Amino acid sequence: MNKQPFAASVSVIVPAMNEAENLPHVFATLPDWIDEVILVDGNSTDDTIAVARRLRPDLRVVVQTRRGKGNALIEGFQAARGDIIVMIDADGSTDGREIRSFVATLINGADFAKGSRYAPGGGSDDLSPIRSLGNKVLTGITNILYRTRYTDLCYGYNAFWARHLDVLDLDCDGFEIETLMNVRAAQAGLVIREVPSHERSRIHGVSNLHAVRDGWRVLRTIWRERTRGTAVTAQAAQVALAK
Ligand SMILES: Nc1nc2c(ncn2[C@@H]2O[C@H](COP(=O)(O)OP(=O)(O)O)[C@@H](O)[C@H]2O)c(=O)[nH]1
Ligand SMILES: [Mg+2]
Repeated sequence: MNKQPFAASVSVIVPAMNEAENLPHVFATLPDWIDEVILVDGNSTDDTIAVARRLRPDLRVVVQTRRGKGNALIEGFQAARGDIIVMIDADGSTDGREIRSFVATLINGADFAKGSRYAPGGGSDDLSPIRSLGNKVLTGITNILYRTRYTDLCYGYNAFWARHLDVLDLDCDGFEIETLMNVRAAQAGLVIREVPSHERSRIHGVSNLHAVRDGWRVLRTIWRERTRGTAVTAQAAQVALAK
């Protein structure tokens, strides 16, 4: 490992389900100053774990206990030891060389560095027109309900200080994980900055996301979370009264 350019340790979490063919490309883009890489395996039936270990002997492997990308990330976050947590995909669509700008954004004062394919300098080779439209609509609804100014709600490239895991209090299983993080980060008053990111096409295999099914899950999450802040406050008030 080369000397860390930043005064913080960095963990990279990689959820992977049958991504053996893509991992060589993904790991080749990771900077050599990363402190730890955690692969969270979704009970892959190919040799994802073996390939990953061969590529990175220092790899930590977590086998997720439930199903879904959300559950995988949450269990990876819990295992992380770094000050900073970066989440990337294992299909070759997120470029590890961008990690530097995510980490720099956190070091320069942000609590949460959110990747955006729509910010100036960002882009996507992977988004279908239907997914792009759905994402724009869901982003717009979120911005209205939570007074945020997100440009890209459903994107899997993000980084944050591990100390904020408690306030994020993540509890979901599926692709709605990114939405849940974005909404809770905003509600917790975290300093959020978007980082332009260029998403490339998945190299091998096909996406596990189903636009309609997962779009609904995201929409339900956006709607449900509106009342969470009040519920938590009410609960705290009850506890205070009971004392
Ligand atoms: N461990 C685990 N990883 C998953 C699961 N579902 C998706 N992933 C990973 O999450 C990343 C993004 O998933 P992908 O299918 O490419 O969805 P898309 O990028 O939204 O089209 C990839 O690295 C997948 O291997 C899952 O259930 N468990
Ligand atoms: Mg993908």
